[in-house]
Amino acid sequence: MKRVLTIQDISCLGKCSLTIALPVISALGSETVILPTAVLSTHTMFRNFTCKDLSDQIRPIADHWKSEGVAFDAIYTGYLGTVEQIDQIKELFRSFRGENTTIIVDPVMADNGKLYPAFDMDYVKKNARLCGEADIIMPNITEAALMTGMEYREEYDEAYIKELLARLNELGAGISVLTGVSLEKGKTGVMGYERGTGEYYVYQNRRIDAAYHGTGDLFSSTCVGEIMRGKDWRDAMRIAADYTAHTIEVTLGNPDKPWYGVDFEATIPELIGME
Ligand code: PXL
Repeated sequence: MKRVLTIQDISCLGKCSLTIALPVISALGSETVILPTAVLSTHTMFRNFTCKDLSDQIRPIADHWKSEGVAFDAIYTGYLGTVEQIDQIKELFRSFRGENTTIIVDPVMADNGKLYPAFDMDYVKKNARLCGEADIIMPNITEAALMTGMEYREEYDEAYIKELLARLNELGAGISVLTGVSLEKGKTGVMGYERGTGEYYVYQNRRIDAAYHGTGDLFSSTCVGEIMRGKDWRDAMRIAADYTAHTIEVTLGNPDKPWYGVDFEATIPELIGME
């Protein structure tokens, strides 16, 4: 069985980061090891959330695993807490990167042209460097624009996306994937670039007019799980895009839908059979 380490916060209520990554990657058949970077009462869309930073736990936990001879097939990072944590995680990558370890970085820090509360440009710069250590990165357009110094645009064409991908590629990862890319009216999806082959991959599916927290984490976690199931990165992105769109639709159809996250619990059984 493949073993994946995922490093992100645990938002006790809210359906994002670890509370999505753990069930989704496990359901896709990989052992999922977690390293929580912080414990929050809820995600940061709620007001008055509590937050306990766990930076001082990262090294001792990693040291213990090292002494136990633990190895990982993939390391997947999402929402982290602080600039110092990014340095620690870089160290952890170096310590646990084996010949066949896939490192996947989703530099969660911004959306819709804005940084999330608590982050600044210093954090952006560090995240750009962390991306340089990865095999696969999956920023959204806002995160990519911030990390590459390009202008953020709401209206764009394929040339803008290709330029963003070219600059992301310069950060150093072998595969750069931009999420939330809309190249046709009424559609949204991903566009990726693989340095080794020089090939682009575009996938567009229907755009659903609803914004939920945690859908980026659902997408990334599905990609990680599918890659570990042996799927090619392009197939993993396509399945993850379809699964995320379907889950949003199912959530919209639930009369009691919570505003703070999607009903992925209802769609996980379908994910397992998706091709
Ligand atoms: O879904 C990304 C995410 C993860 N973790 C926390 C968040 C967010 C988005 O805002 O607040 C704590």
